[in-house]
Amino acid sequence: MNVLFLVADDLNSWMLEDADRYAGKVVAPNLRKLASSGVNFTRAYTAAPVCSPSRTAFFSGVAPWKTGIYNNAQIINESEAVNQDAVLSLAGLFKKSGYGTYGYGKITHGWDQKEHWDDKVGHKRDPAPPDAPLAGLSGGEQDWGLIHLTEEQMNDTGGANKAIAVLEKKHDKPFFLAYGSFNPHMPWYVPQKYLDMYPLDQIVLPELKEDDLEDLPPLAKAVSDGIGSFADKVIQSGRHKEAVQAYLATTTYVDTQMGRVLDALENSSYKDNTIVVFLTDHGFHLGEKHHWQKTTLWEEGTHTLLMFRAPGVTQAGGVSRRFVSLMDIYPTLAELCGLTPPATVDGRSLVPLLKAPKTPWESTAITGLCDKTTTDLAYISIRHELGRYIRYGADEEEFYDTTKDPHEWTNQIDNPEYAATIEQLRAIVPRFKDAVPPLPSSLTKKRRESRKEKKKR
Ligand SMILES: [Ca+2]
Repeated sequence: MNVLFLVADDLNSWMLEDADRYAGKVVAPNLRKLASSGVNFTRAYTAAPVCSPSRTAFFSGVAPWKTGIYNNAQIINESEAVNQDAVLSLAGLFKKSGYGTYGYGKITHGWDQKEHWDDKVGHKRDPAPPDAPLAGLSGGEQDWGLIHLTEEQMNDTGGANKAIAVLEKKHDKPFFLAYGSFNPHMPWYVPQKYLDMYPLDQIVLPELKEDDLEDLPPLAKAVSDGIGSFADKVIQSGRHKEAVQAYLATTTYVDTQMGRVLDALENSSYKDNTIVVFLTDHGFHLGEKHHWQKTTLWEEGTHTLLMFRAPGVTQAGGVSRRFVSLMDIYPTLAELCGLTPPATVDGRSLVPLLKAPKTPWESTAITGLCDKTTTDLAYISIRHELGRYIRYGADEEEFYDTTKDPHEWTNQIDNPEYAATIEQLRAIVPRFKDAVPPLPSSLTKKRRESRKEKKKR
């Protein structure tokens, strides 16, 4: 079996109809086709709601609360909490097992694993249009509008071309091929064709609750960008629909590139012996809870897409509503290909759900986050069929009854009606005395500097 590993950056779960989160239209025919050709996991969650730690977790299989890697400044190679000799990237596992390994675009972020790939070309951002900022609200990354490049000139198109070239080659050994799009990460600079698919007067905005932050404990409030932040500026400027339009247009551009790679597989001789997995690294806020982008432990920040197609294992039309983690991908691919994952891997193989998506499953997905300045305790979210429980540091908490409140608008932490459920979820939080605290970012920086010094010497 070969593996085609596809990942999108900052793509939220709006396209999942059964998630009850977004009522508008998302044009993604290629991803929908992939989802319906195998098993669509509609309750999949990231281990960390930000690029680098999420990718480190799903590509190492090791949980943030074991490595101490919770933000983009922390790198697994520098974690003393894990046995560095035992950490093996997913690509490394396949390479060690005799596979050819190829990676194009954004797969991991900051984690050096050169020896694990036969060929790897990282992602590059497209240059900003000469007249940027286009949206005129803040500039820099928080911008959107018409791109000055043709679709063929865009970097995610180039990454897809490289992946397609691997699928068009004849291989004398099995391959692990990864393609990761940078989009729909901000800024959203996109060809007109995609903007035209979403007429402004038909854009549906996400549902917002103005006073949503009022029932939050202080640390939770600090996780949100907050009242008056960029999210509020977008809304107050009357450009919310334009922003949503640009996000959706960029999403459809990504769907198109993923579709080109999937079509190349379909037209190749590897069609019937290649496992396909598609995922997004975490979710994305577009104004909900006065927040823009990611780095939160609510549904917007943690919910992801996850789709598997495994010839001979999955059947078309499978939908699994079991709560699963992106860390489960590592042991799942290992089992499907008959490989033994390292003992450090925390995820759990989803093969039983790939065979029978409605199989009873102990349904819990855990996500970890730390504040940029936090060096003692991480924030942990537990997503369970009973609801969402979050613990910030030692004693601030939230609980949402997601069965009745899919937007997580009403914090029920003090509601005695839920006391027993909350107690049950508290017991699932990785015990703080066992959990590894966030690796201090400043220490990371210092180490990097001393390494540079050493190299110079
Ligand atoms: Ca609220």
